[in-house]
This record gives sequence, C-alpha cells and structure tokens, in this order.
Amino acid sequence: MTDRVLVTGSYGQIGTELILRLRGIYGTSNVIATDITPAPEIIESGGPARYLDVTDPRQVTALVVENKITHIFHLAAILSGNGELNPQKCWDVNMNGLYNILETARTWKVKQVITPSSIAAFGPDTPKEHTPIDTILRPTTMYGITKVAGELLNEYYNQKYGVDARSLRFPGIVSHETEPGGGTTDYAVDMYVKAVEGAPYACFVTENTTLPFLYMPDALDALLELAEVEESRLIHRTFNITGFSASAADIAGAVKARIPDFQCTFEPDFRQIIAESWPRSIDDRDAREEWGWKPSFDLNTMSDDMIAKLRGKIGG
Ligand code: AKB
Repeated sequence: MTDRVLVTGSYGQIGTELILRLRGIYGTSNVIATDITPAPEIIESGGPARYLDVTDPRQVTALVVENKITHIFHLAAILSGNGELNPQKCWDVNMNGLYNILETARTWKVKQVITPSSIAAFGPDTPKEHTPIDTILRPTTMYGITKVAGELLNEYYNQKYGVDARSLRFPGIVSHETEPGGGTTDYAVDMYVKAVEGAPYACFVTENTTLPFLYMPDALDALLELAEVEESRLIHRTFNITGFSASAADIAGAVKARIPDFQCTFEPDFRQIIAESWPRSIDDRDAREEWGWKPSFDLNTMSDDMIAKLRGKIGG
C-alpha cells in the first residue's frame, strides 16, 4: 500500500517547510496539507491542500478515510504565549485536536502519528541544566499542561491500542520561511527578521534569558528521522532534542556581529515568566542513542544561514 500522509496545522512555522520535504519523499499527491486558514501559494500550487479543523472529529475522520491516510504529522496547536491569552482555546485545540487524531488513527488503523511536544512540558521545579527526559513535569502554562497530557495520551494509545504514536519535545525553533505565531521563543526569529529589514527590535525577554534552540533544517530532520526509525528500536515514545542553548543577548550579539547597525532593546512582558519556567539546556542523549539524532547547526552557522536566506527573501 502506498504511504499517504496527512499533515495538520500545515501553514504554520514547521508545517510549511515540512510539507515541501514530505512531498519530495512521498510524492506530491500523497501528502495532504490541511489547516483552518487559506493555503499559501507555495503549498496550494504544489499539491493537495484541504480545510481541516482538528477540533471537529467528523472532519478528521472524513479526511483520513477519504484520503486513505497511513501516516499523520499532527502539528495543529496553540503555542505558549497565545495559550496564556486564551487558555480555553489552547486546551480545546491542543487536547481535543490530539484526541480526535488518535481516536481516528485507532479506528482506521493509521500506521503512525507524530506529534510535536515541547520544552514547555517542563516547569519551574524541573532541573534547569541538561534536563533529562524523565524528570519533574509540572508546567505552569496551559500550553505546557496540554503538552504533558498529550505525551501521556500518545503513550496510552500506544500501550492500549498499539497506535504507533511518537513525539519530540522541541525547544525554540528558528526559521526563515514562515514566522512562528504566538510562542515564547519567537523573539529569536524576530531579531533576525528585524535586523534584515533594517528595523530596531524590542525583545520581550531579558538579555540573560537562556533557552535551548534548534534551527529548522535540524527540526525537520528530527521529525523525519523519528518517523523512519524501526519501532522495535524505540525505548521511549517522547524524546528530548536540542541544537544549542543561547541567551537573548547571545542571539542579539550573533545578529549584530553580522549586521552591525542592528539595535536591540530588552523590554520583558508576560512571556518572561514563561521563559523562566523552562530549562536552559536539554539532555538529548536518548534520541542520540535510540535513533541517531545529531543536530548540524549551532548559533553561528544558523546565524549565517538565517541572514543569507532572509536577505534573499526580503532584501537588505
Ligand atoms: C513556544 O515558545 O511556545 C514554542 C515552544 C518552545 O514550544 N516555540
């Protein structure tokens, strides 16, 4: 049977880039991009793109059955910052969306479901440095609560029903194609965009706020590598991964080293408390041991690539 892939939340930061990689692997007509907003030109012109509200179980089932879906990348989610502005919607989309996906996967025997989790699954009581997979998970954001519950729901569906559900705890993802929407780590992307536009930037966390990050090419490799690995090799269902850790001042410095006119001020808002509740660095050894995870980019190589790509896109 041909593999047929459904991607939810396809027009977000990860989805727009993942769709293009998946089309290259599985063939254009076998990758169904879905979201609740109109498809960007680059997605719509290249293959199937459909409307899907993941909170509606009938829509999820209809899409999976009609398109004979075998694999799902479930990316639709409300991120941490927006989640605190609307916690009820965050719960609805993140929890009921995942439940509908897993229930449909169970009922219609979808082979595999991959879902991003996040460093937001950790909380202020979690050890801050080299945080391991198995540790205190007591988040203080609605987004983080949905991520912990989502990880457990994946494991439940795996143990009870045999659904091959796998998950990655992403740190802040930096990318140039589609800007993130409503996350706490968005400031890292904003700095590069503003610098290339020649505009100043007021960063919404303090200079010394340090978090783990990952450049998008590494994030996409991680998703695709996790999807490919033999199920028998997996001890865990949810994995920590990281690229590098950097403070907001480190990132602003890396941008300024390449664009000396860049002006960055630090004006923390409500997202400061969220950032402070997350680990500063992550131990991803289980992903390295179980499926060979290894990132390619650090802060410097990422900064070179980000700025070159953004200059190609927006000039400057
Ligand atoms: C966010 O900041 O909410 C996300 C995340 C770390 O999950 N980028």
